[in-house]
Amino acid sequence: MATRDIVIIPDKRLRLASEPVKAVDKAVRALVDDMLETMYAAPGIGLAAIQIGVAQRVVTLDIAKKDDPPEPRVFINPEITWASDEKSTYDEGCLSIPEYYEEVARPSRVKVKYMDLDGKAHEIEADGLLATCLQHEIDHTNGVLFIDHISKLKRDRVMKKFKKAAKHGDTVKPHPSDDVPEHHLG
Ligand code: K1U
Ligand code: ZN
Repeated sequence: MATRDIVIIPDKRLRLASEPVKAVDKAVRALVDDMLETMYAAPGIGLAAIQIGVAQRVVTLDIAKKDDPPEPRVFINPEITWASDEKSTYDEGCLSIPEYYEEVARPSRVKVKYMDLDGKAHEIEADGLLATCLQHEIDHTNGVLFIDHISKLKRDRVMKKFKKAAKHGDTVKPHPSDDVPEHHLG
C-alpha cells in the first residue's frame, strides 16, 4: 500500500476518458489499496483512479460520518443507468482542485451499475451524498470536473488561478470567498 500524489488542475490527464477494467486482477486490487490510502490521507470522501494518474474506470468512496467506523466502497466500471429529473444541490469540493468549493445541482437519485473487487456485477439506487459523490466520481472517469457544472465566469476564474500557480510552481491559496463549508470540516 502506498499514498500516491494527487493530480491537480490544469493537468491534462484529468480530461482523459478512462479505460474500462477488463479483469479484476492483483494489479487492480493493488491500485484500489493505493487509492483508499490516498483518499483517507488527503482527506477525501471519494477518489477516481485518474486523480492519481491511472486512466482506469475505478472509483473509491467513503461517506461514513466522522465518528462512525470507516465504510470503504469500491466501484469498478461504474455507469449511471438512470437519473431522476429531480435535482439536489451540494457544496462540492475536489481533491484535484484543492480548497475550492462551489454549489452544484445534480440529479437527486441515480441508479449505478458496477463491479465489485470479486468481479461480481451489482446495480444500486443511490440518493443524498452517495448519489452526489458517485456522479462526481463517474464524471472523473469521463474527464469531466465539477467546475464544468458551474458558470463559465467562476470556472475561468478558478482555472486562471491554478494555471498561474502551476506556472510558478506554487500551491494555490484559497480566495476569501472560497470558504470551506461547515460540513466539509468534519
Ligand atoms: O473526487 C474527489 O475529488 C474527492 C471529493 C469528493 C466529493 C466531495 C464533495 C462532493 C462530491 C464529491 C472530495 O472528497 S473533496 C473533500 C471533501 O469533500 C471532504 C474532505 C474531508 C472531510 C469531508 C469532506
Ligand atoms: Zn473530484
